[in-house]
Formats: sequence, structure tokens, C-alpha cells
Amino acid sequence: MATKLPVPPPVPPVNQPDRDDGGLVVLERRTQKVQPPQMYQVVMLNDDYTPMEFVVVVIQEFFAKDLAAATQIMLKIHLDGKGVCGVYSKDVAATKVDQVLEAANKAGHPLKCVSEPVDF
Ligand code: TYC
Repeated sequence: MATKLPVPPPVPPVNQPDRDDGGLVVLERRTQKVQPPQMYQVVMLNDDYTPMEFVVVVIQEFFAKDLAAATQIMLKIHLDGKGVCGVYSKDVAATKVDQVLEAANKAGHPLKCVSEPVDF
């Protein structure tokens, strides 16, 4: 009588690529990483001539700060030489700079501000 050897179960192939709905072989899936847009901070600079009250009004008007917050920012600029008024997309930051410079020019004050990339 012949002895039957046990048949081992089929071994599933390793690293078998997945199949998608269309029957195409998917070799690799990569997660796409979308970077957040570069943001820009509007930095206002101190000078010896622009009145404090004017700076506070400008910060309130163009950077949507209340009187207390605007006063704090103005005092920081006065003491440290510069301070951040807000952080925006590139275009919005550039518009804020234009608005501040135009208001300062019209009023005859030398107030200056710039926009710069955050983490510059
Ligand atoms: N240093 C100015 C003064 O003493 C006040 C001032 C504050 C000016 C902030 C500019 O960005 C500025 N009158």
C-alpha cells in the first residue's frame, strides 16, 4: 500500500502588488504632501517723528486690532525698534504695507513697514 504524503497548503506570494479596480498593477502608492503656503509678517519700524497716536490708529485700522492690542504693538515697536502687526498671505501682506505707507505719506509722517516671509 502506497503512503500518501500530506500536501502542504499553498503559500501566498509575498509582496504581491495590489490590483486596483481597473485590473492595473499598482506598484507603489505615495502620499502626496501639500505644503502650506508661505506666510508673510508685516513688520512696522520705529522712527523718532511719527506720533504714537497715529501709529495706534493705523494698527487699529489696517490690522484689525482693538485699542489695547494696538497700543501694546506700538509700544513694542517704540521700545524694540520694530514689531509684527499681523501675518498674512503674500498678496494681503503687500497690500497692508501699501495701505500703511500711503496713510503715513498723506499725513506727512515717515512711518515705515515691510513684509517678510515668516521664519525668515
Ligand atoms: N517713536 C515714536 C515716537 O516716540 C512712536 C512710534 C512708534 C513711531 C512706533 C513709529 O512704528 C512706530 N513718537
